[in-house]
Amino acid sequence: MKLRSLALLALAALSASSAFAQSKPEDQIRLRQGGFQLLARNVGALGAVAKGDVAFNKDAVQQRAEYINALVADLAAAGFAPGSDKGLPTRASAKIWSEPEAFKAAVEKLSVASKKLNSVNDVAGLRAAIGEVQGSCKNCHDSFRDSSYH
Ligand code: ASC
Repeated sequence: MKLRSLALLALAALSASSAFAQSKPEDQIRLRQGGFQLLARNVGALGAVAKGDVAFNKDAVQQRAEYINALVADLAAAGFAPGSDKGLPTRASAKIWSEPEAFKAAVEKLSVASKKLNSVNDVAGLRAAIGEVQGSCKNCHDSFRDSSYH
């Protein structure tokens, strides 16, 4: 009985992971775009604090920093799987898949920058850290985001 439920569990895990690995390009693109929207929401929220439009609150900033780091890690690990270059309108440049090393380096810049958000203590610190995050967003958009959907 115990063995049988273990086997069932293993089967369920296997089918869940293979379903994920084989998810359709359009689903992967949707997930990617959703991830970037959440990233933009959180980067935007910290940008508003950095500009002085919203009062600095350390706990709130730390919470956003956690979200941003998780989103960046997820997008870096799973956002641009092979085959997810086409399937729905996307601005993801073909260069992402044809120049993987350069793309990886650009993503790594964002990853390094976003980790610095974790140790921000005041508005001046936030301004510097979020500036670096936004700079690495822009850097990657300049090279790896097309100007229109295709
Ligand atoms: C943001 C956001 C981006 C980046 C970019 C930085 O807040 O939504 O796409 O920063 O504008 O240049």
